[in-house]
Amino acid sequence: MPKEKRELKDLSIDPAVLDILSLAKQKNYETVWDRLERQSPHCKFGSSGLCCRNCVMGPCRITEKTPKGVCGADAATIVARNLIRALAAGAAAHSDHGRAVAVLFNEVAQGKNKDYQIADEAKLKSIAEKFHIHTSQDITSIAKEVARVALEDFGKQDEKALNFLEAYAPQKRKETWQKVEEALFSQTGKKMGILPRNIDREITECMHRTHMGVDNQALSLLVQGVRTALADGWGGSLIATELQDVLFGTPDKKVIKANLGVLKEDQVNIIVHGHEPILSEQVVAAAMSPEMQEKAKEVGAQGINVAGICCTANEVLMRLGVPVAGNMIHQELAIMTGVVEAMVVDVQCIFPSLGPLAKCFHTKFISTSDRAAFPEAVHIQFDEHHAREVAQKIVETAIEAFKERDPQKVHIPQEVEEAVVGFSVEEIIKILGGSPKPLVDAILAGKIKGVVGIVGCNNPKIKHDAFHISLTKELIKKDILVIGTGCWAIAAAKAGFMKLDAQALAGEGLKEVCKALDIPPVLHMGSCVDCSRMLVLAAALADYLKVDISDLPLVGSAPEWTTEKAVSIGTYFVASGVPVHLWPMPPIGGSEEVVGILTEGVKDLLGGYFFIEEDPVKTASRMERIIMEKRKAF
Ligand code: BF8
Ligand code: SF4
Repeated sequence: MPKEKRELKDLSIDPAVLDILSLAKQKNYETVWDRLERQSPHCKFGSSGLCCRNCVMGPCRITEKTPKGVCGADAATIVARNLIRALAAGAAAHSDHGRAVAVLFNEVAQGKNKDYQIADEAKLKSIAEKFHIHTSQDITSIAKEVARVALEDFGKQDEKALNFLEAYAPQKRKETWQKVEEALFSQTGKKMGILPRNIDREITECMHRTHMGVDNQALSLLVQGVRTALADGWGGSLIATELQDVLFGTPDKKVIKANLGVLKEDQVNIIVHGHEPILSEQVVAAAMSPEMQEKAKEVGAQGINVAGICCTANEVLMRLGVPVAGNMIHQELAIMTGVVEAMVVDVQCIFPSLGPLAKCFHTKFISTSDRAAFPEAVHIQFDEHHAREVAQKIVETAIEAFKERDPQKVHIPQEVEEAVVGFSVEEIIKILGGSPKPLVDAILAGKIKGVVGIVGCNNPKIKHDAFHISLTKELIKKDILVIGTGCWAIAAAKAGFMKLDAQALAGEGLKEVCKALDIPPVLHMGSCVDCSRMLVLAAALADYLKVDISDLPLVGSAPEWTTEKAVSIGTYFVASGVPVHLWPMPPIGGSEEVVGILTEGVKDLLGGYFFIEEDPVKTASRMERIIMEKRKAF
């Protein structure tokens, strides 16, 4: 966080954001940046991970004079405990989302829910094949068996690895994990499991081990963190993605529109924000129904316009082509346009500031999940068993609110970009002609030097979207294909990097490949749970070449990361063999031992490791060096 007061132009590279921010200043609307300024400077114990509140003999803070907490825990223990608690929360968020999908999918398979259907039978069969489930049976029997293996991963009590990890991770990587477990045991004499057994169990075990007086060694704690992250990446998140594809369709290539300019002055605007398509798919369907469109006309609107924010946006744009109003930092700004009739939310990355802000407008801030309540929200309880009915009620509430819109407060920035999105692994393979071979050949020939996967968030400490975009630009210039998800993907769409025109910004080799395949040099692979798509793509390349993921010229990055989910994502990429860049610095600086394990120690064991870099250009150069090193070994 810069110490000096920042000028408006230093807060974002997005002109739509700057436009609304000047309005906010004029009208005195409070934003995330105002609150950040008031919170700064941040507590250095918190930001270095050296504050422990895990029991009431404390809270304890580690300094040179007080190197141990009351219980005797040292800096390394405290930093590692704090880190894996954050990681467990992130894995829990993704996996609880995954569980909701698995439970719903099971009900659909059992014929107990008629509001949802199996939309993609081909995807269901391809999942079934991975588990050696007979695909000659009728669809509901296949679905029941797939639901069983998915649900088992949340509750089985044996010591075997997750069903999904066994079925999806490449053979060589599974052997690596096995070897790491053996090496750790022979080096330390202590059993240290890497392979996750049950998604919930690993998260619970993180909480157990970080309780006062349980696990008090950094390495042991971090290994459990790795196991929990793997339970997320190859478990909870993967299950969410795969079963959502079956229920709602596997994404394919399509053109969408991005940024606040997608909001329409003459229509009822509904923003879906949060994460779970179980809700947003139904809201979109209800809004598009002729009955609701008609009702909107009755109140004087031309129709109903649904747009997304955050990962819910990514879910519905990938499958339905719904426009995206912005990424995480746009959530307050969207309401300030004065044309949002309803902002409908479920879980994750939703600012509690939205309820009070919505009260300054006619906007209905509608919470829906039994897991999430917000101050000043209108709660309309979502229930999968009455999904259509509830979605209709939400849309009707928005239509009613249109009557209250104050034309004096309307201010829609004009910025809109087009983006080609929808790059599921299935779609990429289809574009490649049915096999990863053309991509592998392009990599082997050096036309594409390597692939970087970028994920994650916005963080008001960093100039909004600036790191995302500079890094992306530098990488494609260097003939490195960029793929990614989450709020990065929305940043790239808004900046025009996902248009076919963006091929012109790529190096000669990458440009040639993208032209031949008719794709942009920057591929949108979905929401944050869809980081699992990147794992599946890496696995497909590794299996095709019969190598481990750590042998491939792949690098990951979370350049504007914010949430605990990003800690889990970064860790499962590292654990899967991918070097991962982070900025800002995670709260681990208080322990050299922890920093050493995560940036160096893990290298020999897992192949992946973390590195920290503040400058986008230097980050791109370092990534290129890593990629060129890996290419030599090919
Ligand atoms: O899950 S990228 S700010 S919206 S955590 Fe959140 Fe980060 Fe955005 Fe999606 Ni992902
Ligand atoms: Fe302090 Fe130990 Fe309690 Fe943490 S667990 S608050 S370090 S006494």
